[in-house]
Amino acid sequence: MRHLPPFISLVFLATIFTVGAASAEPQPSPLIASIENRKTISLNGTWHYIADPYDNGYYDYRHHPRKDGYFLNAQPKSPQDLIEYNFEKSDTLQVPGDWNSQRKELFMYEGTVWYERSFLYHKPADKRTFLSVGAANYESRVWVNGTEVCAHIGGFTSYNCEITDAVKDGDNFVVIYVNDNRHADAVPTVNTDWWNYGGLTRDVELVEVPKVFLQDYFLQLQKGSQSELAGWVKVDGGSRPVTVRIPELHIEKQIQTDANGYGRIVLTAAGLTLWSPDTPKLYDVEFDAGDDVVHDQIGFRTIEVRGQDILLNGKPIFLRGVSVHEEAPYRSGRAFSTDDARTLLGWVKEMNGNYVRLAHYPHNRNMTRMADRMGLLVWSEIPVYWTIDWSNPATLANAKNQLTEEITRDKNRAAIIIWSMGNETPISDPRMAFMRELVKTARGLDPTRLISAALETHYSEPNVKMIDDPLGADLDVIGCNEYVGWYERKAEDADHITWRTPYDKPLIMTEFGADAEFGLHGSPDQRWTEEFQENVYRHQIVMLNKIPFLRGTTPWILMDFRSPRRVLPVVQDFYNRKGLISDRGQKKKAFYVMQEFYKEKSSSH
Ligand code: GCB
Repeated sequence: MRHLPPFISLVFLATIFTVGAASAEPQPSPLIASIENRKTISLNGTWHYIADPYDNGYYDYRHHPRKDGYFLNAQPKSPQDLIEYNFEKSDTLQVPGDWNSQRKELFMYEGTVWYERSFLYHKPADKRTFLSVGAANYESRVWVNGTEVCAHIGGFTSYNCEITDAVKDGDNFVVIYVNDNRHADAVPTVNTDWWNYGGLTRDVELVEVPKVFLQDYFLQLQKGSQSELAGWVKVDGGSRPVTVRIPELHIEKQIQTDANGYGRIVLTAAGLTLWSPDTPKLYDVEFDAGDDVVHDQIGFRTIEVRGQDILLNGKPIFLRGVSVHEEAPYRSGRAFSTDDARTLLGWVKEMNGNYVRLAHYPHNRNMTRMADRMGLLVWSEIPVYWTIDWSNPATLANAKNQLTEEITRDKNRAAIIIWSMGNETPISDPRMAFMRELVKTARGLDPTRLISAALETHYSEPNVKMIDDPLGADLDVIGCNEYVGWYERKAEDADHITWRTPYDKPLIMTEFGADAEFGLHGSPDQRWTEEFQENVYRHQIVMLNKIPFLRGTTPWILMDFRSPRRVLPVVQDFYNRKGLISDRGQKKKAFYVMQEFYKEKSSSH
């Protein structure tokens, strides 16, 4: 069956809280589509915070829900009252924003931070109110006026909680607990090569909707067709018809919804301009559910695989990309704004790119919206990275839930062509079972896009690299990472390496690269210099040009990014320096090598 309704996995969430719940956890409500296109009340800005390394506040909440718990934002009522905290007199953090890059004392901090802010609210009698959190890394719990409204796990996906009953007309306060401790059974697990930025890293806002409202919709070209649009709408709080309008295409169709609020959309769109990097055409689409009308800007394109080719709108394409972390250009810290997105994706365009790998987790919505507008194809990934606890059902449930939340938020973005199930996951039977479940989940939620993962490889002969990871059989596109010239062998050796695979599928070289400190110069065999990095890239290109089934490249990485693993003083200083651009926006020599390579690729395709 095509275009299945969203798979909202509340059951999973209930099982994944590792903190030991005595009572049922209040779960997030089903994700409301396109919050950015609705009327919202921003709660961004200055929040008070209490860093709580011993988790006292949480302990009190769990075991002694006393009248003075942090979540109550209590104030002494008499001079005798014992209340050992005070949000109002505590320091502040900006939201959105990670805590590590805002305060020196929190730079290396991992643990709990309690956020608090007050807000004035004119509560409408005929509406429902939701609180939306763009991302909170890693576990979070939300209280409004002392009532717990929801809890969430996963640091890179959005959630929203209904607060209609908890919010009042007049003064209100919200307290959010955020804990970014790493756990062996979490997703990602304890070891990653990026900074574990904690906090409310994306927008926090209130969304008002009518009692019966359009909660979600999916609209893309039917797989295999360039004129048939297919998808569904989902109404929450009741059932009612939804009219879908695309004025530019003279489309208007009323969709009936069933008792659960679902309605299937099938539309014929004559004279459609297909979305592509050269023509990133977006149509204004109106979903009219009576007193709830939502506008979106949606592009329509097809993506498929034929043998070793990737076809965009029916034509073979070479993906001229680069990997990107959600690291803020110029200022360090987690990126979140449209300006960050414009800068990062602008550099990809400048490199003659048409594609980007958003590594290693779902990025903020501004990135995928901007990619839609700028015409950049996207690989979107979940943080199933390295040594996941493969045999643990709660870990699988957690990964599935993050994948579901990622697809739920971004399924209408034409830019996204690939869902990646993970990165460099070593082969084993439990891993295969785990990854296959994820592939099944992604295909069930979204039958229109391609599925991939960044795999590991090995030498089957001294100069032959082999990609035979059994997971390849389950993927549409093979991705793989290799570091010839940096972690293995010499840059020049790449000239003699050939690639083989039993799979008759397209390959994207999802990583290759070398570290260089911007401005450090020397000979091509002096590590850390721009010349060393440039030399690695030149020899990589010799090798890449000889791989007959190569259909895309995303070198590692667009910009230097913070990582606690990178401790070499002077050169690294806690930065992975494999950026083609420094964290201050300076382009290294290798940037221009890629720019030239992509110029040639774009003229030969
Ligand atoms: C990799 C990982 C990436 C690292 C990179 C490196 O293979 O996928 O997350 O940052 O290598 O620089 O070592």
